[in-house]
Amino acid sequence: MGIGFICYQKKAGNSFWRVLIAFIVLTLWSILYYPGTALSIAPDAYEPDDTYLTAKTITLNGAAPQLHNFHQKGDEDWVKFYGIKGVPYTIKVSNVGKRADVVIDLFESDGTTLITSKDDYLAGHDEKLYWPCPKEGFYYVRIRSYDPNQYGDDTGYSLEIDITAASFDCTAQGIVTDSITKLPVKDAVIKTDHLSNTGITDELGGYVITDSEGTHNIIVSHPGYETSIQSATFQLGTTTIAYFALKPQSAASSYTNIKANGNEGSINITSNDTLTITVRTTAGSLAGKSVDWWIYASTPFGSVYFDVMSGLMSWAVGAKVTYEGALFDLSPYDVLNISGLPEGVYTFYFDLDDKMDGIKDGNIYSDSVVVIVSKQ
Ligand SMILES: [Ca+2]
Ligand SMILES: [Ca+2]
Ligand SMILES: [Ca+2]
Ligand SMILES: [Ca+2]
Repeated sequence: MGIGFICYQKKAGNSFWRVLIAFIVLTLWSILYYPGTALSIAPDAYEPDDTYLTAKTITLNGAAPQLHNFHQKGDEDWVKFYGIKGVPYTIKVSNVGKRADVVIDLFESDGTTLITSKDDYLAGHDEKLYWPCPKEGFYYVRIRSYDPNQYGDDTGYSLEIDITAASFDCTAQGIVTDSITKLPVKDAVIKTDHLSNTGITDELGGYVITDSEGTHNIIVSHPGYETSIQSATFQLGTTTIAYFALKPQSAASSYTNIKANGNEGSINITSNDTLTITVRTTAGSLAGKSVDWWIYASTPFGSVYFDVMSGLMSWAVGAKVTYEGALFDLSPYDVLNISGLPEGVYTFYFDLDDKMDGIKDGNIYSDSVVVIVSKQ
C-alpha cells in the first residue's frame, strides 16, 4: 500500500485535496483490512524479558505494581520470584487494556516445566492465579497474550505478586556484592525472618524486600558464598537500606559440609516441620591429621554445640569442642532430627581447625547453613 500511495501521489501532483483523499483511503484501508494491527507502542521498562533466562525480578507485596505491555507480536513478559513452602502466592494481572487477553503461566525452577496456567476471562479483563507454594525455590511467571497477533495499543497491564493475607507496608532495599571482587551478585536469595518474604537480586545486585514495621533479620544466600545475616529496622514511610558483601566460600571449606533438610544456604520451615541437620567431611589432603571438630549453632535461645567428647552424642548448651581426633571421610551423618523448634533464625556451623587442642586457634575450615523457623 505504501508503494501504491507514492504512485498515486506522483500522478496526482501536489494537490492538497488529492493528498488528503489518499491519506483518508490509506487510513480506511488500514482499519478495514488490518483491524488487528495497532499503532506501534514503546516496549515496557522490563524488556527484554521474553524467556525465563531474561526474566526480571519483581518485589513481592511491592508498593506499586509493575506496568507492562505487549509491544510486539508474540511478546512474552517473564518475571521470577523465590517461593517458600506453604506460603500462598497470588499472581494478579489488572488494568488490562481492551485488546489484551492475558494468560498467566507459572513454571518450575527449570523455567520450562509448566505448573499451571490461568486464563478465565476474555480481552480487557483481569486474571488472578492463587497458588500455595509446595516447595521452596525459584519460580517463573510468564504473562502473554492469548492471541499473539494482539499487540500494540491497548495491551497494557499491571502485574503484581503478593503473599496472600499479610501486611507488608515497609520496604528495605540494597545491593549485594562479592566481598573480594566488589562485583554485583545476581540471583542471590533475600529473605526476612518475620513474614517469610523473599526477594532476588537483579543484574546489578539490587534487591527490594517488604515486611511489616519492626526489627527483622534479612538473610542473604547464594551458592558459593557464605550466608549473611543483618538485623534491619523496617519503618513506615522510610526505605531501609541494607548492603551485603558476601564472602566467597574458599576451596578449603569443602573439607566440611553441613546441610539442613538436604539444602545449603538458607531454608524456611515452620515449627511443625521436621529439621534434619546433616554433616559430612571430605578429608582430602588433611586425612589423618589431628584436628578439632566444631559442630555448633547460634539459636534464638543462645549457643548450643554437638557433644561427642563426653560420650553424649547429643546437643548441649555452650560452645565447646565437639570432638578432637584425626580427620577422616565422614559419610553424611545426622546430628539433629527435631520438630517443634521455636520461631527464629538458627545458624548451624561445621568447622574444623587443624591444631588439635580443644581451642579454636588453627586454620579454620568452615561451612554453615541458616534455618528460618516461622509459626503456622
Ligand atoms: Ca512486554
Ligand atoms: Ca517481553
Ligand atoms: Ca484472559
Ligand atoms: Ca584448635
